[in-house]
Amino acid sequence: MTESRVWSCNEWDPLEECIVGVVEGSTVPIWDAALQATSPKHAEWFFKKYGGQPFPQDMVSRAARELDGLAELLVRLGVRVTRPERVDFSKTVQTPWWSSTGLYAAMPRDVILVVGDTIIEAPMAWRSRYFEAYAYRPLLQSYFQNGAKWIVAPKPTMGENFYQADYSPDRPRIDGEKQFVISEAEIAFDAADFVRCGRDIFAQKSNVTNGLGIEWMRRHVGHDFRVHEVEFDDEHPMHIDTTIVPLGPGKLLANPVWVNKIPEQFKSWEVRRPPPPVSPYDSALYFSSDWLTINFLSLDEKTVIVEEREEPLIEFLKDWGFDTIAIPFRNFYPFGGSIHCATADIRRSGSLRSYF
Ligand code: ABU
Repeated sequence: MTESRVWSCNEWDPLEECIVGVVEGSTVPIWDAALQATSPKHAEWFFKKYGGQPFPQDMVSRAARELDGLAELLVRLGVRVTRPERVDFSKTVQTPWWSSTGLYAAMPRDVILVVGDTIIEAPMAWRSRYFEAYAYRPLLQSYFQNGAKWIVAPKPTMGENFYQADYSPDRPRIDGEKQFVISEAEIAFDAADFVRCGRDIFAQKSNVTNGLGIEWMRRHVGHDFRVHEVEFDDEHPMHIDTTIVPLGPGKLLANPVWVNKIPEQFKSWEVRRPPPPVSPYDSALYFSSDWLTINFLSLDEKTVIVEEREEPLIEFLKDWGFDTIAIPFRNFYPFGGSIHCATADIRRSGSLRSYF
């Protein structure tokens, strides 16, 4: 055994190694209640037309060029980059409860969370993502063999009882209480519903993460970490990384629409609101909100990699004292994420600290 390469406690310490996803093999998920809960209404036609089939080849090629460009940039900047397997996700899988085609290995941030020296493999909540982690297994196996800890959260069956039969995206609250398409019947979470700030980890319940999932995380990260459940005003939440984006000790970017109340813990931090996205209501955003604009990657607490068309955001970040590296990434957006989603931290230097 050698010393583990896996170590990351926050979103901003100097990045030394990360996984960059691959988009080849991506398959459009079959339209169901879980997808409907978070997809923009304008995207329904896309899933109904292509569900179960590979994403159109021209979309894949354009997005793959941008992803490869990101991977090459990171390598040039001295970051070690690993990539998952290219898997054909159009194959149908069968469990005792259901059958489904898959999705992709394009968004490692959704599947893998590194907390300290431990890799946490998320159980996920969509049937199309049930086996997604296997695309990362050769990498995880090698990190394990090099000394990392690796834990896999229990997977829900994703049977009928797991989803709320009476959930409607048009009624996201009942008596003021947020409703979600997944139930509390079994543990579920996507890794991207957690954001790390040293000893403090913030998590939201969403249409892919339930209370049991957050509790599972709380019990497994150990006494060095505190998991705080936070709630925002996104009525169809899925993934926290376009809602709050911690950029460094004491600096928080907060979504101007969904974060009306800053969580108590951040009260002493400088909180700023980004400008609106340059292409709001983009009909090619099939899985996500327009706020992919702030789904960018910190190389360290001064430098961020952002999408090149987001000029108002770039100016805003420069005014705040950040160095920005702008890259083309717009063709990746239709797959549901930007530069943060397309990567997962494996190693950032720095030690475990409390920032609150
Ligand atoms: N996976 C990030 C998407 C979050 C959003 O729709 O804003």
